[in-house]
This record gives sequence, C-alpha cells and structure tokens, in this order.
Amino acid sequence: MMTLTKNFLILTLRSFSTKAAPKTTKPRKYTFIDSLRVHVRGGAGGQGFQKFGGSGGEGGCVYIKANKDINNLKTVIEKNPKKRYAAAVGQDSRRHWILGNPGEDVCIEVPVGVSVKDEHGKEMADLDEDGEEVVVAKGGKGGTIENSFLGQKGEARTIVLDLKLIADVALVGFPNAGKSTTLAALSRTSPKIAAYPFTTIQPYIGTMQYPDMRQITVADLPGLIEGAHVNKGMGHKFLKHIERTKLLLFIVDIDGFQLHTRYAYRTAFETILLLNKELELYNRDVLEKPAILALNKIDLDQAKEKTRTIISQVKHLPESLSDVDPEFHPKQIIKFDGILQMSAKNQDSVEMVKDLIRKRLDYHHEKERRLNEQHGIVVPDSLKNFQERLRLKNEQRKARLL
Ligand SMILES: Nc1nc2c(ncn2[C@@H]2O[C@H](COP(=O)(O)OP(=O)(O)OP(=O)(O)O)[C@@H](O)[C@H]2O)c(=O)[nH]1
Ligand SMILES: [Mg+2]
Repeated sequence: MMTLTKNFLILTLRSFSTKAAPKTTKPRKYTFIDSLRVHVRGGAGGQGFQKFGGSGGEGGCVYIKANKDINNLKTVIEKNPKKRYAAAVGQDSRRHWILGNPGEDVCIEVPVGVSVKDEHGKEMADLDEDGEEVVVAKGGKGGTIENSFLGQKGEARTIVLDLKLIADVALVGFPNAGKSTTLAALSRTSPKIAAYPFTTIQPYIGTMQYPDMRQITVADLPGLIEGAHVNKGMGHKFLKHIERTKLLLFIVDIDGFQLHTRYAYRTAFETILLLNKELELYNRDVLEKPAILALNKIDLDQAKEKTRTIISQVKHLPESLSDVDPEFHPKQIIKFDGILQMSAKNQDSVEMVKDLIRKRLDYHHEKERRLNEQHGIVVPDSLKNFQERLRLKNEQRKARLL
C-alpha cells in the first residue's frame, strides 16, 4: 500500500514537472528607437458646388514638428502603433456654406535632431531646432471652377524618420573602457555600469553643469570593436550619433581589451588605432572633428609605465605604427587635441576632463567664428536663423493654401 502511494506521488510530481512550461517570452519592449518608417496621407479636398460657384475646403496636411521634450522615436510609436497618419478631408461646399472649411492638419511630434527622408532615401528636411516643422503630405485642393468642382486627392507617401542625437561631445571607445563611468562622473546621470562588454546598448545623453551655469551635453555610445564596419559587436549602427557632435572624447582602457579568452588581446595603443580605423571606415569626415584622448583607469597597477608607453606611441605616430600589425593601420591618422590620464573613479581627474572639454569646445568655436569672419560668411545666430526659416515656411504654407 505504501509503495503504491509513493509511486502515485512520484507520478503526480512527474506529470507536474513535464507540464509545458508557461510561455516566458514577453512581447518586445522598445527602449530606444532611432529610425522609424511611417505612412502619411493628406486629406482629400472637399467637393465644390457648381450651381453656386462654391469651392470645397482644402484637405488637411500631415506635418512633422520637432519637440525638445521628446527624447526618442519610441514616443511616436506609443502614440500611434500603426504608424499611419491621415489628415481630415476638406468640407464640401453646400448651399448654405459656400466655402467649405479646410480639413484639420495632423501633427507628428518628434525629437529634435530628426531628419526626414522619403522612401527612396531622399532628404526632405532636418529638424534640428525645437519647433521646426515640415509638411510631409499636402492635402488635396478643394473643388473649384479650375478643377470642375471636384476635390483633389491628398498626397500619400511613406517617409523615414531618422534620429541623430545632438550632443556637444561624444564618448568613443571599446566596450568596458569606462565610458559610462566617465559620463556618470561628469554629469548627474546614472547610466548602467558593469565589468562586462556591451553594457551600454543604446545611446544616452548626460549634461555637464559648470559653476557659471554653462551646460555641455555628452553622449555615451555603445562600445565599438574591430570589425564594427562588418557589423561585429554593435556594428556601426550608433556611429551616426557622433555626426552632429562637436568634439570626440576617446576613452581608452590603459590595460587594453579582450572580448573573450577565445579572441585576441588588444593593447591600449592597438585599440586607439582600431577606433581610428573604424571611424574612418564609417565616415572619414568624423576624423576631422576635434578629439581628446583620455587614457582611463590610471588607478590600476603599473599605470605610470603603461601610460608613458602609450603616450609616446601616440605622440610618435606614424613612426610607432611599425609596433603593430599592418591590418590595424588607419589610412588617415586622427590628430588629438589633447591627451589626458584619468581615472573615472577619481573626481579630481574627472574635473580635469570637464575643464579641458570646455576649453577645447570654446577654442574651436572661436576658431570657426574667425574663419567665417575672414571669409565674409555671416552666420546669423541660430534663433534669428530659426525664426527666419519658420517665417519663410509659414509664408510658403499660406501660399499653398491660397
Ligand atoms: N579601476 C577602475 N575601474 C574603472 C574605471 N572606469 C571604469 N571602471 C570599471 O570598468 C568597468 C566598465 O565600465 P563601464 O563604464 O561600464 O564601461 P563602458 O565603456 O561604458 O562599457 P560598455 O558600455 O560595455 O561599452 C566597470 O566595472 C567600471 O567600474 C577606472 O577609472 N578605474
Ligand atoms: Mg557603457
């Protein structure tokens, strides 16, 4: 009797354990989206009224507007998961309402820094300032004598919204070099920090605050590895975010980098060359940006000796290229505006970095201003420029509505 009960118990337990496991895969949750395809359609124009010469209202348009309070394109999907936008149709002309009302416009609010492209990749607009807007699907004309009182169809197209973050400084480095630790020390943000590669998987912006209230923004980007151009690691996907930054801060671990014991170890100097090479393969123009090299983790053992070697190698480029495998040689060598030794865990050295960033940014800003002056280029201050552009756009829009 006892064995029977025991067997029964075992059987019951087994049947429980072999029961299909509950589905654990959660629906995909978006955290950061920097590219999005949406379909837009302008409203059709209202019908005219031939008998009384009445004209239908113009169809509403779909326009895109930059809003500084929106950080990423995820908000756009959350508001409209179907990603289809249609503006309202214009009102038909009626016996007691000869001039039909225009259809209501639809506004898609996006983060500042979005460029709008049509489905063939042709750029339609760069929305780089808060409040900037662009019409992406015009509404159809209302029915008038010109079109035999037949309201016209609105424009319809697929567009691509491509977000490139706008920050003053971008942190560039191999995984685990201490980029996020540096950002956390420079600003009040608290990005995820961990002792394994690829901790940061999406760009993150922090703001450095100076005692005189000056603010400088810094973007922490996912780590780059050799072969990023053939999509290794995180690939080049996030490098587009450095295109709009003014200065690159290279964070390099003085101990070098090894992804895994199965992969080759790279010295700090090799990682600098590999970063240079990856940037070059992505877009040579980014190598023209002012750059600072920060040799990180100098609190570790034998730091002095290691940093001395790296600094001498960097200062004696291109001669020191003979120390490394030719496959790591970049064609165009990046020129550093300054080389620093730091420990992201030591606030004093972080302050030094903060100071240098400000000085270099100011220096380059002034240099550019003088160059523009020399060549007689008048650059209106961005606000004036923006208002001017907005005025022109509004004029164009009004003209379209006439
Ligand atoms: N000793 C020492 N450790 C540091 C220093 N800076 C960062 N670390 C450590 O290095 C590890 C990686 O730091 P992260 O800031 O996450 O590196 P990351 O460059 O952002 O890495 P990814 O996000 O993977 O690209 C963590 O364990 C940090 O605590 C430093 O100056 N000294
Ligand atoms: Mg990180």
